[in-house]
Amino acid sequence: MKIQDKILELKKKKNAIILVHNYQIGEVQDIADLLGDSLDLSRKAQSTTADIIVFCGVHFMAEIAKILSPERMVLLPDVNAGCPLADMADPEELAKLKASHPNAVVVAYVNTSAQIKAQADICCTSANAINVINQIEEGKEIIFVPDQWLGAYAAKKTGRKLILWPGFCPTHMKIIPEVIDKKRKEHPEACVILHPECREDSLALADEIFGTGGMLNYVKKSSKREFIIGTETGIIYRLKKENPEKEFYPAQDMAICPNMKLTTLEKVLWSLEEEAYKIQVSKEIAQRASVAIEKMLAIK
Ligand code: CIZ
Repeated sequence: MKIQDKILELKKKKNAIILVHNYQIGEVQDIADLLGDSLDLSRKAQSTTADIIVFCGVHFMAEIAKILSPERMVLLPDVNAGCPLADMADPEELAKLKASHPNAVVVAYVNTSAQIKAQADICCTSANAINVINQIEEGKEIIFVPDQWLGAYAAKKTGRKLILWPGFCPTHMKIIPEVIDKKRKEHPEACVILHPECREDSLALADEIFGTGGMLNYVKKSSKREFIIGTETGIIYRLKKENPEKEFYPAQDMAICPNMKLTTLEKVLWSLEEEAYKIQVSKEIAQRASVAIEKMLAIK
């Protein structure tokens, strides 16, 4: 029996659902009940009736699913799948920053721990950061944690001044202007689409800037045939599958998130067999974090 069939059989038997992030390896993407970005997957986690959610992504994503569905079992197939960007925001340091700006609204990118979300007023993803900031009352101070580049981009697009946390995604930091210029020379007809987690001098070279959900929509509708994609390279598998007539080139071949690549089909199967690794979030933290997440989800 093929491993995919074993997963399917066990998934049915246990009434489980498999949520998969766009950055996962191709064969894991292929077994998804839902494949998407953090926003899509959070919405799905909020509405599912499955008993078990197997989350193929990184820890903070599975944690969001647990916060939104506390009564369900949420499993992360590899316990080591973390997020260095999320780890850059320390709850005690954020508490100090909040104390020095007592009237500030705290916007937490979803790439944060539940403890950080519990201190936030509202969450955002790369897909809705601009909308979220636009909804904040004019004149309010805003703390944006932890991605300085997404924050700087949202500040520019909204015209709001943000207090930025100095965090960054090490994978997106590798997408430097030099490699973008090189790829453009190699593929002069290609449209350059970058993720807003890329640094500002790289974003200045983009034709378009989107999170992965926005990239998928844009490419589908575009009449262009070639695209240079500046984000974690896992998305290229999905872009190719959904647009077989178009060509995709990674802006940076090394933009591979080692955490996203920890999940394999074997680990998904073991996760279902052993019901591991279970995500736990304390009731108190989950209650506070859910307020910030639900506020984000209420924004269309
Ligand atoms: O929003 C997400 O899921 C992340 C981390 C990236 C993206 O654009 O999908």
